[in-house]
Amino acid sequence: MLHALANGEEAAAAVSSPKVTGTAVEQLLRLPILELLARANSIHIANHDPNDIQKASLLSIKTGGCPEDCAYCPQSAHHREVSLTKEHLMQPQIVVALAKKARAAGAERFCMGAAWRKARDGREFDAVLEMVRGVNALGMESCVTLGMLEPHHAQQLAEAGLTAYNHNLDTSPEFYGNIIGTRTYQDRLQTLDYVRKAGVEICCGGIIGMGESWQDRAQLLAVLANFSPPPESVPINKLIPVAGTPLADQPPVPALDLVRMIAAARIIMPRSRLRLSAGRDDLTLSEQLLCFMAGANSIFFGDVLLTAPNASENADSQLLDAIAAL
Ligand code: SAM
Ligand code: DTB
Ligand code: SF4
Repeated sequence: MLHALANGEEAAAAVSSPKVTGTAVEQLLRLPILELLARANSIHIANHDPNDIQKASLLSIKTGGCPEDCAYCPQSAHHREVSLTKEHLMQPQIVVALAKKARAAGAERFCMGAAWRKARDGREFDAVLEMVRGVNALGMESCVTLGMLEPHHAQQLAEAGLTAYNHNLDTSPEFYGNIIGTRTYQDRLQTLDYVRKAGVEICCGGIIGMGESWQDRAQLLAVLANFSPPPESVPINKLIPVAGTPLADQPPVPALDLVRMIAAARIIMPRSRLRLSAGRDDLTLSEQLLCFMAGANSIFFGDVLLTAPNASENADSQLLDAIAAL
C-alpha cells in the first residue's frame, strides 16, 4: 500500500480507494485563511482536547558526519562549510539522565536523533535499544530517528518498547530529488512500512521553505494522509536555513504558510498528533496560537532541537502561561 503512493497523486489515484488527492489538498491550502482555520478548528476540537499540547524533548544522540546529502541538514558531511562539532554516539546512562531532566521540566515524550544513513547491527544499535528501554522506564513516550532500517531493526526497537519511529518524507515525491540525492522516496517509504509492520507508531512529516511549490506541499500532505492509517504523529518543520548548507539563502517562510499547512493537515488527518517543529523560535506567541487553533497539538520543548536553536525555555513558559486558564 505504502509503496503504491511513491509517485504522489497519480499513484494515489491508482490504489483502490484514494482518500485524498493532491489537487484537493491544494484547494484546501489555498482557501481564504479564516475559512481554512474555521474548518480545521472544528475538526480539531471534535477529535482532540484543544488544551492538550504535548511537550516533546529532542536530543541529538550522535551528531554530524552523516553520509546523506540532505540539502537542509547541518549534519550532512557533504556540507563542509557548516560549523558543527561532530559527536560520537552518547552513552545510554547520560541519555537517560537527560530524559529524566526533560521529564522534570514537563516533557512527556523523549525523541532521540542520530545522524546515520541507516541503522547497523552491533554495539551502537544495542546502545540505542538500551536508551529506549531507559526512557520507557521513566514513564515517557520514546521516539528515535536513526535513518533507514531493516525489518529486524524495527522488530528489535518494537521489543524494546519504542513508542514511535521518526522518518520524514520531507516534501513531495516530485520535489524530493532537488533536496536529496543519496536516497529515494521509495527508500523512505520502505523503512516506514517496516516500522508499521513491527507495530511501532510512525512519526512522519516534512519541511516547508525549501523552494517547493504549494502543489508540492499539497502532495506531501496527500501522501501522508493516504497512509493507512495516517502517521500517528506528523512533524511540520519550517526550514531553519543553516549557514553552509545549500539552502542557507532560502527566503524566510511566512508564518501563515505554516498555519495553512497545519490546518490542511488537520482536516485530512483528524486524529494525528501534529507537531509544530523546527522554526518555531521565530514565530510570535500569537502566530503559535494560530498554529494551535489550526490543529497543532505538540511542540518540541527545550532550548535546542538537534543542533539548531529552539524557542527558549523562558519564551515557552510564557507561551504555556498564556494558554493556561486564568
Ligand atoms: N538521520 C535521520 C533522518 O534523516 O531520518 C534523523 C535525523 S534528521 C536531522 C530529522 C529531520 O529533521 C529531517 O528529516 C528534517 O525533516 C528535519 N530537519 C533537519 N534539518 C532541518 C532544518 N535545517 N530545518 C528544518 N528541519 C530540519
Ligand atoms: C523533525 O521532524 N524535526 C526534528 C525531529 N523531527 C527529529 C528535527 C529538527 C531539526 C532541526 C535542525 C537541527 O536542529 O539540526
Ligand atoms: Fe543525515 Fe538525517 Fe541530516 Fe539527512 S536529515 S543529512 S539523513 S542526519
